[in-house]
Amino acid sequence: MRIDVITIFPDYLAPLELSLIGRARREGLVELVVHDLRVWTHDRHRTVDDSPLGGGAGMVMKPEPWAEAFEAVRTAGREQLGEHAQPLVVFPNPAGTPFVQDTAAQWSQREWIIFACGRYEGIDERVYEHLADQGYELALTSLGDYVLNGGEVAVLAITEAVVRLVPGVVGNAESLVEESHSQGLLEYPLYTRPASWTAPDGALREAPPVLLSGDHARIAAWRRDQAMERTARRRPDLLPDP
Ligand code: 6GU
Repeated sequence: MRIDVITIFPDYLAPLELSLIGRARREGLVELVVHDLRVWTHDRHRTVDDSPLGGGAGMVMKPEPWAEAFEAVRTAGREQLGEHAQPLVVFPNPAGTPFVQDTAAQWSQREWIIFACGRYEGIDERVYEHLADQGYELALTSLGDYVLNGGEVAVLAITEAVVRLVPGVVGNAESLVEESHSQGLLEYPLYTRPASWTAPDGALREAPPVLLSGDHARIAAWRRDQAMERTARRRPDLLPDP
């Protein structure tokens, strides 16, 4: 899979060198390229924004650098992937459709994603129209109902959620099946050794005995119950209407 990120803060994406994603990159499972939008400006101040037409607070990202950036990134991507390659262009945006586990699963099957990080109040609307006219597939996606200063932090989250589902990135594929959200419920509680633990306050804290029973059917039933109970308490919106 190839991922391009276009941003005015390339340093924000530095954590993508680390941990699981860093290893996936070194192993060649994911090609990730971060681009500085200001490369595609031509004035001395490398201007990417201007005041909103019609007035109002804040600044709007200018269309020209974005159009040039997409042209250059599309050319570079097709050089690597072949002329057939069609990127999905993702704009992180609090006004987008919700990014959920199913979105991550679908995007993990893509050959190529370009993330476009807006800052300030947003990007000139004509950029979206132009890209759609040029045949790009576009998606506006939101992490949740709150406002971040720009798309960069969202790209970190989305990239991690997507890349860990790319085959070969997470060693144990079974751990992807049981985890929270992948089956529509929150994950059951986890315990490890020691089964009897004396906490620093002197209290004896025992793991649930069922987990030591060796009875796999009872353990599975207990975990299902716990997942349901937890989901009902913390996220009743995830349960089907009773
Ligand atoms: Cl994806 N972007 C921004 N800028 N703010 C957000 C968001 C995304 N999701 C929630 N808030």
